[in-house]
Amino acid sequence: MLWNRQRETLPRERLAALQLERLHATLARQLASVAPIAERLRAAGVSSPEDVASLDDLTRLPFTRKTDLREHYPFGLFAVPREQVVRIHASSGTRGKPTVVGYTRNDLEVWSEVMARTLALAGVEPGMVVHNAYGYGLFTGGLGFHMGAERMGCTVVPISGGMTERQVLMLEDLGGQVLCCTPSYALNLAQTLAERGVGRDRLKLRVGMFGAEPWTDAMRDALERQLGIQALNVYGLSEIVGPGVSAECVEERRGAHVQEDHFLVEVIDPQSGQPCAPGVEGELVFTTLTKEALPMLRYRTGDLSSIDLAPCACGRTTARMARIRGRIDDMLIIRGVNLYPSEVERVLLSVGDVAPHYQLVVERPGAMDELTVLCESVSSVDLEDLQQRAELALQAATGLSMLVKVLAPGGVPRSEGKAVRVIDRRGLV
Ligand code: DLL
Repeated sequence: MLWNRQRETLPRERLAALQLERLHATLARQLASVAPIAERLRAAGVSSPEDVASLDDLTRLPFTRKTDLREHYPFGLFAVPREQVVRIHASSGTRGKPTVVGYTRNDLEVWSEVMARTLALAGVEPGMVVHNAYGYGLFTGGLGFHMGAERMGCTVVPISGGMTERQVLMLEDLGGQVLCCTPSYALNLAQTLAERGVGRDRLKLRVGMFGAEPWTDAMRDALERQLGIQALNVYGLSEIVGPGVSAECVEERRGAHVQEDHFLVEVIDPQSGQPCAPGVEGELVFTTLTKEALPMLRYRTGDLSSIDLAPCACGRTTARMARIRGRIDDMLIIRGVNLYPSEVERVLLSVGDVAPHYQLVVERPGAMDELTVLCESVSSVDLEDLQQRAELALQAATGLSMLVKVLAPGGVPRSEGKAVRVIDRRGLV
């Protein structure tokens, strides 16, 4: 089902015309009401929206970065008086202050619309029971899925994250058909279901809508097997709207369709800032086209992906993003070799017998970095042999030697939201 057939199947030229019109409105808003951005736009030779004659001129416009939001914390980049902001959210902010974002009533309308589209992309239909285990609160996951599911006419179970025992009970008793949570929490839940002897026959689960952290196709296979569902990827970030920026369709499950009538997507070379061709990996950059409270111009996400413009079996004409390999700042440099945690996940799960719970610990006991991969085995296998196989596979795939420690079940810390994949102790003495 397409939630908004007219918008989601626009021929690309008509989409571009709509995007340009809306980009002008965003520029007008920023020039009139967001002093720090207006100043930058004028410095770049844009003093009126019409100075941007086509979407090709986009590359002349200045970028916005997380540091801008920090510098103008909390409301300095808002384009409307604070009284018109009906909702605040914030990103977790593991480093320093959180990033605060705001929504007008109309922004919430748009967000609900793109989230209803997101659910439809996953094959969810009105009347289905949505077990929403994304965290409610400042995090955008819980309320984002909540609004979309209500908009669609689903029965929402707003259980939020955590209290896994209770989730198991409610999932069975209320007959949740759609599970919404991070992929790492879904695994945690799957394991608890298995431990409590709640088999697939006692559940009504059909679809998993997972996102908010990087995950691989190997993880998708594990989740589908354990939960007996179809697992789909949902992407988004607070600065742009929250979840709902893009999502996979059930038909192809190859790349996440960007809601391009609301969010303009670019991929750039993170070093030079120059655009990357379709298919080439670089940093995702988004410009909001309809946001009122916090419009964003060329926001640098730090997320690595690429864009595919090929037609899709689902009939949507929108661009698709490849799975996020990781955030640029999550890349580890170990003895000079670049490594993303998602690469370790992919290799570990390909070894077999490894449960998809893992964590990377980086230390520098002497002059050299040491990387230890903590994981668990799925069954009673020869642990020494498993460790050796995993070490060999990781070295072959990454060129790095690392130590693999297979812990007892439950040894790797469990996630209730976004998983902590890396413990970097190198800075600590
Ligand atoms: O994580 C919004 C969200 C909620 C998306 C629920 C999907 C589902 P933030 O807390 O601001 O917002 O974190 C945004 O999380 O820049 C990515 O680095 C990462 N991320 C989000 N979705 C995915 C995904 C929400 N599907 C940051 N795959 C983003 C990989 C993701 N990384």
